[in-house]
Amino acid sequence: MVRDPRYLLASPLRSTRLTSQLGVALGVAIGVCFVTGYLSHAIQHPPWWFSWPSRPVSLYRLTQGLHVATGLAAVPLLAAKLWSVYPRLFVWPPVRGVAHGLERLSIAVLVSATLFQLVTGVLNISLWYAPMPFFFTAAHYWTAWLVVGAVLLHLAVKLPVVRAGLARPGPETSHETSHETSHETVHEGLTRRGLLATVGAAVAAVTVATAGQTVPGLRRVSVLAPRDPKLGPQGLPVNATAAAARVSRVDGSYRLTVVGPHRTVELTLADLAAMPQHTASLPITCVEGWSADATWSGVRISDLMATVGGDPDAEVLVESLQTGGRYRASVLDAAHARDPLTLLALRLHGEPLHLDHGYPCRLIAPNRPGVLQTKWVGRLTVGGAR
Ligand SMILES: Nc1nc2c(c(=O)[nH]1)N[C@H]1C(S)=C(S)[C@@H](COP(=O)(O)O)O[C@H]1N2
Ligand SMILES: [Mo]
Repeated sequence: MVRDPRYLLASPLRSTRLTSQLGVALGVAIGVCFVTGYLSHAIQHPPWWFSWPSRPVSLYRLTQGLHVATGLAAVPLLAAKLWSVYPRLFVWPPVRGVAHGLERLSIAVLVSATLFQLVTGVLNISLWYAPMPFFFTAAHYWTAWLVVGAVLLHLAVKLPVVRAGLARPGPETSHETSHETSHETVHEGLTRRGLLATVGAAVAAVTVATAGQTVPGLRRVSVLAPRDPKLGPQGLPVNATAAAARVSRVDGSYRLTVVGPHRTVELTLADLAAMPQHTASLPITCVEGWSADATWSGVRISDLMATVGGDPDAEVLVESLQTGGRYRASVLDAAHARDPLTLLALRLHGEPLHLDHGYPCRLIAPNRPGVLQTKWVGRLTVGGAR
């Protein structure tokens, strides 16, 4: 009879080398995911030392695409890494002293915080908020710090083990018969390299199956992508519809209010149409990982700032006709406000905006998250110079 449960779980594939290699890959994925996630947070809630440029126009598309892609790639990597170590959960005694106890506690924090990030991230990109009885953005942001702290601690504790694991030559290239490698040389099933290749294939499959929501060439093969970037009114997805935002179609009484430091003007749709019209090809890049190219036409924000004699280097508060909701307003920093590509768009692909895309007018600015591209604009407030 087998007494030690480790025998039930034993696989000759498990080794320090395998765990170290999976750990390096997972560490890189989590690192890129954290940096790009922090960037997205800082763009939306800029600390005093942070400023985000308006060019290149698609930089945020790249960073946020990487955030979602590395988060998704971490799912198979984490599964494989947990598989490679989980028999240790049953090692007896569970705690061999204070230091060992603290180390196990830090691993419990690491695993649960990482699982929380991956699960909430996948729920968020699937637009499935029901299982999350908390505000996703805040929870996902603060838990990210927990993950990073626990990863750094884990790395500091395990560095000697990882070093040794990576230094040892692989069984396929050496005749050395250490305890762990000898198992692999006699094992006839999957080899360590075979397992790594399988995990790599799983990462590639997850990436190809989802990245089409932001990489146009992969659109047709991305069967698991939550969004098809070409599906929606005027060939563009919609996150919040006018009905969801409780905005109805405006009539002839619509006025765009532009508030300057010294005067305020009210512009009708005819006034807006009479101003110089400009066209820009700019993507909508949702924080949820989908993005889509579109051609927008309308009036430059800088021209609207000039109508009230505002400072050309001022910030602009953009407010929606939508009366409630977190995303009813956004602030254009000076770099985005004065960029000639930043438009109050009246048209999309040459037609008037669909109501769900923000009719009568919406903000569209280069290199900016979708949540800040305010729809159904009713008021611009030109602030002081920065
Ligand atoms: N007023 C308002 N504008 C908004 C939103 C909103 O909820 N209210 N959602 C934003 C989000 S999250 C995105 S991704 C883009 C999507 O634009 P689209 O629906 O035209 O594709 O609009 C943004 N503008
Ligand atoms: Mo979004």
